[in-house]
Amino acid sequence: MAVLSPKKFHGIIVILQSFLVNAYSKANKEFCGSIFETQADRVLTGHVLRTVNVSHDFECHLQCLGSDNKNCKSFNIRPGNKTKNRVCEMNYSSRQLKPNDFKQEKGSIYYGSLQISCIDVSLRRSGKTKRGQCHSGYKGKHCEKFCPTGWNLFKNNCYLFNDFAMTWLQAQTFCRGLKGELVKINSAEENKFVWDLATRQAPSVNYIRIGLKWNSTANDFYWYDHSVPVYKNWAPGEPNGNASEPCGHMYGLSSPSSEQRWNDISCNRTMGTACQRVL
Ligand SMILES: [Ca+2]
Repeated sequence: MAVLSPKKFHGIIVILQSFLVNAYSKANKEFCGSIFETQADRVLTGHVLRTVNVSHDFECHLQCLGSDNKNCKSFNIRPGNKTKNRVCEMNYSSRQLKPNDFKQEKGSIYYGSLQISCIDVSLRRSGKTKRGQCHSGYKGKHCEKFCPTGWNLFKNNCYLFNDFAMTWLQAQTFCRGLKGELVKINSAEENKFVWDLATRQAPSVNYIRIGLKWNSTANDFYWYDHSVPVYKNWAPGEPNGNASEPCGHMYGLSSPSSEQRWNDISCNRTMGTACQRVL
């Protein structure tokens, strides 16, 4: 099965409209967090915080979500003058805050974060419920811990899915740049959470990058922390490549017979990436 090329990928509008977000919130009140949206041929104008040239869109995402740009709420990617050169405009606002400045622009792409709030979290950034428990999505003695923008809580970790088409190395660089790692999956519940996050954000995604990699010395796959998977969810007949297919991924919605299952594949195959970081 072919992976969408970056060009084709960017050509697809991967957007979850408000009605979908609302529908999901109603369907699952336990979910709090945010998802990243991609809108092709659109930009937010007049709210540029900083402009830099990048060779790949994920570099812009890294800079926007990185610690140096706390005010970055969204970004535009515009085609540059040179081959492989792209112009990254980090915005201090978003299309939700400034809808009148959200314009059509052929060939450019807008990336932003959509907040999904639990019904009873919407009034305060942190705090406790009437029963004295932290709101869903918040942890700590005073409910002061929460996942950064763009990340989603599951138990004691935060997760982020990005649909940029990246190789394994690019994906690892991307996650580490956000103080995380490629996901390490320890249970069927966590596997389902990662799959839900990725497919909700990018329903057309075929492959979802996870942190499995082949170790020829150990003759086995391992996670970023060098641990061997305890929970496994390989598709039937997989892994079948070992050293020739040294990187793992999860199947998305486009492979109904194998969705949520794992496969080994070339590390140079590009796909969306699931990152994880400790809360
Ligand atoms: Ca394989």
